[in-house]
Amino acid sequence: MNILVINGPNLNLLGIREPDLYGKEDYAALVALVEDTCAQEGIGVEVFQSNHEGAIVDKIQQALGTFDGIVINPAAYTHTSVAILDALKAVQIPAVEVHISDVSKREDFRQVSYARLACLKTYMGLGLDGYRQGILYLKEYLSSHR
Ligand code: CA2
Repeated sequence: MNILVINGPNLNLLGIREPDLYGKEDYAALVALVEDTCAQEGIGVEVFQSNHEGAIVDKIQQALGTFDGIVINPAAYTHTSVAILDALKAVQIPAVEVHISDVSKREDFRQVSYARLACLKTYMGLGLDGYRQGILYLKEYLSSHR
């Protein structure tokens, strides 16, 4: 089983600012948590981050035939990107949405998620642990839908 973890714009800045919203751990800690979780679970993983919408769309398209599942935190593109939604729908790879903060308790403009329309489940407000939970959920889902 291989999964792709995609992180959108500015998540590479984790730990540098806004610790009240996004925690004190940096992007390297996020990557380590994902890689450790996948190693323990016997899952192959690639972690990808981009600040560019088109690069994220390209990565989702390229996942076809290589990855069995996607964990995605589209960051700000969550609330704006029909292109990312369309790419997730097009490849039909089971996907889980993750947000570090609890977007449901934030500004009105964060209440819309386009990506969610193509995702099996959303984890939010759990900090980096949302990625771990998303990976475990995908593993269960993929194991029972082979
Ligand atoms: O809670 C999340 O994971 C978000 O996807 C994070 C996005 C935000 O636009 C979404 O509404 C919710 C923002 C990521 C920016 O990360 C930063 C990290 C450190 C300093 C500044 C930004």
